[in-house]
Amino acid sequence: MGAQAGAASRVLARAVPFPYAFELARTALVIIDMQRDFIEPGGFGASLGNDVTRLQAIVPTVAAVLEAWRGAGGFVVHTREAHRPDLSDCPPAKRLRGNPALRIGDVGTMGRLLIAGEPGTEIVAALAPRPGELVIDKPGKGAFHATPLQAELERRGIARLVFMGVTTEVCVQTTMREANDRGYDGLLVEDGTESYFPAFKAATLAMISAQGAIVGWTARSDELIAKLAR
Ligand code: C5J
Repeated sequence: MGAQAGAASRVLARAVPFPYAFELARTALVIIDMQRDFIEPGGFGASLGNDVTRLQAIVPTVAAVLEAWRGAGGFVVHTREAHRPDLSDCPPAKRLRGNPALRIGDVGTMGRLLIAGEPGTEIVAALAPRPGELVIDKPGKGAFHATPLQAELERRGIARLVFMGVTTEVCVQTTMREANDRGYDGLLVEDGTESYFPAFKAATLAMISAQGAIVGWTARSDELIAKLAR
């Protein structure tokens, strides 16, 4: 695992904290929660008082990596934070915390917040999933909790995960940590993730790669796209 390069490996030499090698056939691109509820006005993110324009700004970068990954023939996973309409998979602790303008399940301008099948849980149009790509609806922050993600990855022989999406310190970081504990080598695309809080993004990138990649690696999108084009 780690940065050992095999015959079919591509190597991101500028990855932090040291080069990251991956074999495309055994690596999935995992795009976390690029759904309208976090990125557009009127959704869950905005109901918590956040400025969603920060997250909108990464859509072109995420789209460029996605296009390159698809062009190279790589496997793609999209996640959505989405609960059942009866909220049976939403613990009261999650729904009742804080004092938002609207809570999970309440009706906003894009339907019921964070409820599967509502307009707000749709992935933004520029990143819409295509046939053959895996879409995981997740009730938690992490994409492994209470979902079939691990089984789907094992079925395909996936050993490494390249992450993008939102928000950096919540669903992206939680999923990377879940993946790390399950033995996956994960890399986060630095400019393909964003937070409502710039300091939280910076801290998360630093803590992922600290202590010799204790959670995983980070790298810039341009280097990844160049390696996919070869
Ligand atoms: C949050 C997420 N922030 N996708 N969800 O509640 O990070």
